[in-house]
This record gives sequence, C-alpha cells and structure tokens, in this order.
Amino acid sequence: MSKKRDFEAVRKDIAKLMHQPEYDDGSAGPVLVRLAWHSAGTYDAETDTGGSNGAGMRYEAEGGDPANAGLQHARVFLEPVKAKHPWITYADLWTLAGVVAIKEMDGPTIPWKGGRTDYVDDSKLPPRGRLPDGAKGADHLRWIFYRMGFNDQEIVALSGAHNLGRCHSDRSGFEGAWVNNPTRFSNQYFRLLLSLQWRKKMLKNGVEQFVNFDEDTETELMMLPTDIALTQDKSFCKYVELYARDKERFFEDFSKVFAKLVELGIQRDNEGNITNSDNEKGGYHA
Ligand code: ZEM
Repeated sequence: MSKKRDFEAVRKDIAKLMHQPEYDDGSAGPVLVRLAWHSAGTYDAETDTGGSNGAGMRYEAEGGDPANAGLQHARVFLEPVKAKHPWITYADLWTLAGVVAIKEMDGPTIPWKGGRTDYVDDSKLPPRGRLPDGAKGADHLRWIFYRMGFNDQEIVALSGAHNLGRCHSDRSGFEGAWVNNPTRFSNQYFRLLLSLQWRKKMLKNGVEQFVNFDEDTETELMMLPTDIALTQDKSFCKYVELYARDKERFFEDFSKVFAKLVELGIQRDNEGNITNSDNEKGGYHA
C-alpha cells in the first residue's frame, strides 16, 4: 500500500477531544491512557497472546471483562476521530490516544509507531484475568508484569501513571484520586506515596483501600493496596524513591516503558512494518 497515512492529523484530532467539561475533572485524558494500557496489558510473552494488536476490547469476551469496566467512555470519546479517519485501525487509535493524552497532560513524548491490525486471531485471544488486581500485593504485581516481560524498575515506572485520573466505585469498587491535580502528568504520585501517612479504610462496599485526609484542604487522596505494596517491597521501593526525587528520570523511564507496553506482541521489519499481523484482514503498512 503506497498511500501515506496521516497520523499527524489523527494526533491533532485526539488532542482536541481532551477537554471534556462534562466528564471527570474536565478531561478525557486519564481514561484514554487507561484504555491504551488495558488494550496492551493482556500480553503473555510465553504464548505470544494478547496485546494491543487486534483491538479485542471491541468484543464482549474482552470488552465485557469487569477489569475493563468504564473503558467504554474512552472508546466513545474516540468514535468521532475514527469516523473522520476511517482508515485508522482501532488498535492504532487506542494506543496512539494514550500517547497523545500523556503529552497533552504535560507528560513525556512517547515514541509510537502505527500498523496494528484490527483482525482478531481467535487463537491469540487473551483469557480474562490477565490485568492486575489492585487489592493484591507485590507478588501479584510481579506475576502479572513479568508475564509481559517487564522488570521491577519498569513495574514501578508504569505505576506512575496513577498520577492521572481516579477510581470509580461503580467501575473498580475503589474510590477517589491519587493526587490533587489528576489531569497533569508528574511524579507527584511517588512523592505522596513516601511523604503522606496512608491508613487503611474500608469503603461502604467492603472494598479496602488506603487514604490520607488533609485537614487544611479537606481533601481525601487514595492509594490502592498495590500502590502501597511498591513502598513495602525493597526492590520496588528503590525506584519509588528514585522517581520521587528525580522527575526527569521518571519521565525518561516512563516514556520508554509505555512505548514498550504498546509494542508488546508486535514484530516489525526494518521499515517498521508489522510482520506478524495479517494486513489483508484490516491492517495497513506503516
Ligand atoms: Zn491503573 N487502575 N492499575 N494503571 N490506571 C485504575 C485507574 C487508572 C491498577 C488498577 O487496579 C487500577 C496501571 C497499572 C495498574 C491508569 C493507568 C495505569 C483503577 C481505577 C484501578 C483499580 C479504575 C476505575 O475505578 O475507574 C493496578 C492494580 C495496576 C498495577 C500496577 C498502568 C501500568 C497504567 C498505565 C501505564 C489510569 C490512567 C487510571 C485512571 C483512569 C480514569 O478513568 O481516570
């Protein structure tokens, strides 16, 4: 295929939909980042299944996974972009939207390449249960993220995305935001993990999370048990400390690891064309 695909035009249109006065904190950004992450975070390196290729979340098996509750908002935000640029695949659109959203929220520039296909290979469908459970601890995080091919440093860097957005009791059961300004990407999450006193709180729905209540501002911030686990595990905590004191290093490492996340399961030739997806069935060349 020779026609040049105008990803720049798509980026601009994604950037334009970031401002959503009626939605959470006035921004579509955080939920778009989560869509990109969940589209890719099903990857299993050993069986080479899951990952962003195929955009399986369009279908009930993956889209209806309770772990993906709420992500329909992100997909709906992106529909006008898909309608305007019908050539782009959902798999590319969702991963690109995460990358653009992070940049629009003052985060790092993240390298991104297109070419993912929307063809769903039934033999590559990920089973449910591959995404992390916020109620668990360090062993669970390692079990989930080592499966994708990430190490401890990368797990901590990726977790820094919790600078963004919030938990919704009707989606995950957890409630609240991690930081005071959840639509601006920074290393605040790491700083608060270390600097505030976090106490366990049982929500009305029986879900346990950690909270800090600030008397002066009367605001309550939250952490998931998995977030707190990062400070309790020696190997993880080393990187929490690093990223809390060095924002630039966090941005650098986050950029690399998010780029790696959205490439999981994708093989490319020297020109960047994806070699392991069937272009006859809904893809295109880079
Ligand atoms: Zn999250 N995440 N996540 N995450 N996440 C939530 C929200 C957001 C975990 C998790 O259980 C939850 C990564 C890793 C992990 C984002 C990005 C990334 C919520 C709240 C939960 C429960 C969902 C809700 O109720 O709406 C766990 C256990 C993780 C293991 C480390 C990684 C990696 C991410 C990207 C790189 C983002 C942006 C949100 C906020 C979404 C929103 O709607 O505001």
